[in-house]
Amino acid sequence: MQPVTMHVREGIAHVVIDSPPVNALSQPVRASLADAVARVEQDSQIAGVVLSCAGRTFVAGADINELGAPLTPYLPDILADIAASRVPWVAAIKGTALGGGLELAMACHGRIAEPSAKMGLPEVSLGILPGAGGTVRLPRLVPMTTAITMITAGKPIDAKAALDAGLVDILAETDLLSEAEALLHDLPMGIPLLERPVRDADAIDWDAEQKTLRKKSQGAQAPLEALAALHDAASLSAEQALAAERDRFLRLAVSDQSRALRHVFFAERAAGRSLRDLQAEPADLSCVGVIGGGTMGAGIAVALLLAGSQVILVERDEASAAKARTRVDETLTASAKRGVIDASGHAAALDRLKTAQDYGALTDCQLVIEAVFEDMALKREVFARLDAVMPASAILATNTSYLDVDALAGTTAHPDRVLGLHFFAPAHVMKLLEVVRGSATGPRALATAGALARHLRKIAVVACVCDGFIGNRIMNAYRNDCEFMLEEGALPQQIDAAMESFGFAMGIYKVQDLSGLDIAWAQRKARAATRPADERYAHIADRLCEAGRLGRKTGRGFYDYSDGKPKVDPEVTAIIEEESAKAARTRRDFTEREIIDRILTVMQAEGQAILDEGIAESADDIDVVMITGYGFPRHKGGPMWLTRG
Ligand code: T1G
Ligand code: NAD
Repeated sequence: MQPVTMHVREGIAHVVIDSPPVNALSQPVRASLADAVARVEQDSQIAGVVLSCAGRTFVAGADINELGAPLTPYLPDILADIAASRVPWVAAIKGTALGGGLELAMACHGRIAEPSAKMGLPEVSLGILPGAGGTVRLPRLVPMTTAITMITAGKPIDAKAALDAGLVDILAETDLLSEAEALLHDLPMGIPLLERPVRDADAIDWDAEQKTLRKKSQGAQAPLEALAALHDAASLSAEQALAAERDRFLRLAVSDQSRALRHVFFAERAAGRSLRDLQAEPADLSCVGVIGGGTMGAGIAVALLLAGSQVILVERDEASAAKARTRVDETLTASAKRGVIDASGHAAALDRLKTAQDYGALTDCQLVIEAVFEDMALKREVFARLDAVMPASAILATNTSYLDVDALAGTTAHPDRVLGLHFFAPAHVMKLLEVVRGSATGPRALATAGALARHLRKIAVVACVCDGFIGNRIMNAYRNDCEFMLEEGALPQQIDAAMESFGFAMGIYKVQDLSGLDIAWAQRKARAATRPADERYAHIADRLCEAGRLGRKTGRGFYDYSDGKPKVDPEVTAIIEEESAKAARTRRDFTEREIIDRILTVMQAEGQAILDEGIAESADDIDVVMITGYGFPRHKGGPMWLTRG
């Protein structure tokens, strides 16, 4: 069957794209669509066209597998033919109209959308820009400031915002297709879109926009190219701007950044696939238990509450339970401020939270996540108690950062129901969930982890048991090497600057100060007894911790935060220089390139060891962990991708 079909009813042609899962515009879809366009032109019985899609969504854009290898017929040519059609076309939008899908809708003469629909030009997230007229058509429909935001940030807008901005003509009230037909009849045959002026571009300060965007993009090229294309749209004829947009698109489509970003797109979707393919029935997630309501426990509770679950949060005493509730409430307030929920959503979420000190309150939960202090003896005690009270079908998870999940499972009578669920702070925001599979973890526990990731809209990556799993193990390795660089002559601010100019969201020292230096300190102390005597060890971080410098929470860490912002502290420089002298290192200068090369080399070697030991399921998973959990620049594709690039 052809992916695009057409049937004519009372002079109206219904052109329907049907190419699961998301109606992407692959070459066969384009060929079939071009054919439908030609048939419309030839059939004088047709007075108008409703363009719609089968399945759950309108067109999700070009087929990402084909980017960089353009095949005829080209989308811009098909869109030009639709725009120049002798009859009006109306796009009937449901689900998402993204990228080439929205460009297709904009080439039509009218647009109607279901109220739940979303529309966007997300191309920059793939390292490209709209390549089928999006930068030229969008600012003729919506004000230029809206077009700049939509195209340079790549975030979709909802149907109501699209209506207000002028991107769609009406919202469907009951039946999308019959209302689309009605719109065809009402549509004024106005001036063709490309002959209209761009909207409200005079007020734009292009230099200022570029400056702000350059800072925000952290080395990504596509947003800046997209802005330049919008500037073309405002300053050139439509025809010239379309040609310039196409040039930029073709150049970016073969760039290293776009190749890297496409790799990440597919790697994120492949991550955790082994959890989805399991036959086992996952635990029910309508009521989930959380033990410990500190930084992580409260964040995990918020993530669950926002996803609609009931949460039973167990703390060690009444005062800690009250503190945990306040922490959850404050986090929900912050979520409301960011527009994630409204006031009634906030109240309803808080209503779904119950705090307790007694494990008996947990018996209705099929999943319990432990997030108490990082202390093996305490965690063993918690698991033994859980094992005693929870029904045998319940799944027991630990949020430990480093501890041995197998040893914890060993304290229970049912080790097959125990696994690690390693969330990242803040747990209600960070997308990554490392699923730690113990040697005895059973399929139901794993299937539950997969279901939980979907429920919370997180990306699950499976890891086996080792010190630090995938992410913390790699971070420990490069953090150690960074400390060696400090001993050899570098300073924290130089290493942070090198990482940030490579594109990391934050350098390793600012990150450590933010999350606190104490967890890793405790872990180093725990390992001290078994550390080989000849292993190189830098004492700088230990010295800072001993001096009470535990990071931002104590006002001082690798930096001084007395003014709120990280400030270089001579006391830290002095400690580093002393440690260099003690280790008999001659201090020397490091270039940014040298610093980054060393960090990447260590990340890649540790990543390879993790693969060789079977800790991670694939090199792509390691890239996903470093990008979604540790601030590795997405447009660089991840450390393992760089070894292949
Ligand atoms: N091409 C190819 N495959 C795609 C695809 C696409 N555009 N979009 C999704 N898939 C696959 C995906 O890999 C997965 O496969 C399955 O569909 C379901 O996706 C000319 C050049 C539409 C919001 O960037 O944002 O247009 O893993 O798991 O959560 O200017 O997919 O099952 O085998 O993500 O419901 C611009 C990308 C392209 C949109 C649905 N468009 N897609 O989310 O399902 S460039 C995009 C999405 C372009 C033009 C330019 C989301 C979604 P598998 P999923 P979902
Ligand atoms: P935290 O100190 O902020 O919170 C721990 C909470 O556990 C406290 O509220 C405490 O009252 C409670 N608690 C202690 N003993 C208890 C008991 N017997 N019963 C019930 N509650 C008890 O610690 P955190 O940063 O939230 O870390 C918790 C766990 O998550 C640790 O295992 C840590 O390694 C891991 N983790 C932390 C981070 C992070 O960035 N902080 C990230 C991932 C994982």
